[in-house]
Amino acid sequence: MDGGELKLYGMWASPYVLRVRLALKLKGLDYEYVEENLANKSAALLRLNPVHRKVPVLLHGDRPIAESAVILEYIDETWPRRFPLMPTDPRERAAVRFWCHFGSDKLGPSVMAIFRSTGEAQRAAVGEAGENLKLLDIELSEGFFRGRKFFGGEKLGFLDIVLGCGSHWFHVVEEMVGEDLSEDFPSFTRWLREFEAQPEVREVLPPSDRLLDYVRGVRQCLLNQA
Ligand SMILES: N[C@@H](CCC(=O)N[C@@H](CS)C(=O)NCC(=O)O)C(=O)O
Repeated sequence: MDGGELKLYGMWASPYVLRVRLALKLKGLDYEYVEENLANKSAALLRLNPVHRKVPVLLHGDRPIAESAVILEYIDETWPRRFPLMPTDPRERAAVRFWCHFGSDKLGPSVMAIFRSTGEAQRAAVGEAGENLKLLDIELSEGFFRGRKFFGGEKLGFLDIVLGCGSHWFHVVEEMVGEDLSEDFPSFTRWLREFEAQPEVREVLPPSDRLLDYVRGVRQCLLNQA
C-alpha cells in the first residue's frame, strides 16, 4: 500500500466512521479495523487524535488523520484513480462542499435534537429536521444535482457518502416518531433507497435493529443527563 498500511479506529454505530469504511470499500483498500469503546477510549486513540479525542482516526503508516470529511479527502487524493469521489469541476466541487457543510451544521444537529427531547420539544425538533430535509429534497429535485441518480451521477460520490452514512438514521427517526415520513420527502427517499441498495453500502451498514437498540440506549442516557 502506498505510504504504509492502513488502520482505522472506529465505533460500529458511528455514521462518521461509516463514511470512512464506505470510502475504503469503494476504493478497494484493505485496512485493519480497531473497535473503540468510547466510554473508555484507548491510549492509542487519545494519542492519535488529541484535539477532538473522537473516532474515526485513520492511520496511514505512521500518519494519523482525523475528522471524517478530511479523511475522505485524504483517501481520495492519495488514491485518485480508484473510484474517484470528488468531482473535478470547481462549480460542482463547491456544491458538494456546500451540502457537506449543510449536513454537519444544520441537518445533523437538527436530527440529534430529536433524540435528545420528548413531548412538545421533540415535536418542534421533528419539525425543524423536516424543514432541513425538505431543503435537501428540493435540492435533489430542482437544484444543481437534479435528474441524477446519485449526487455523484450514476455512481456514488463524496456527497453521497457524507450524507448517506447519516441518512439511514432516517429510518430510526421514523421508528421513534412512529410515522412513515417517505411521502414528505420523495426525492430524498428515492435517493436513500438507491444508496442503501448499493452492494458496498449493504456491506458496511450496521443492521437497523441493532442500530435502533443502540439509539434507544443513547437517547436514554441523553434524557437522563438533561
Ligand atoms: N466531526 C467529527 C465527528 C466525529 C464524532 O462525533 N465521533 C463520535 C462518534 S459518532 C465520537 O468519537 N465521540 C466520542 C466523544 O465525543 O467523546 C468527524 O466528522 O469525524
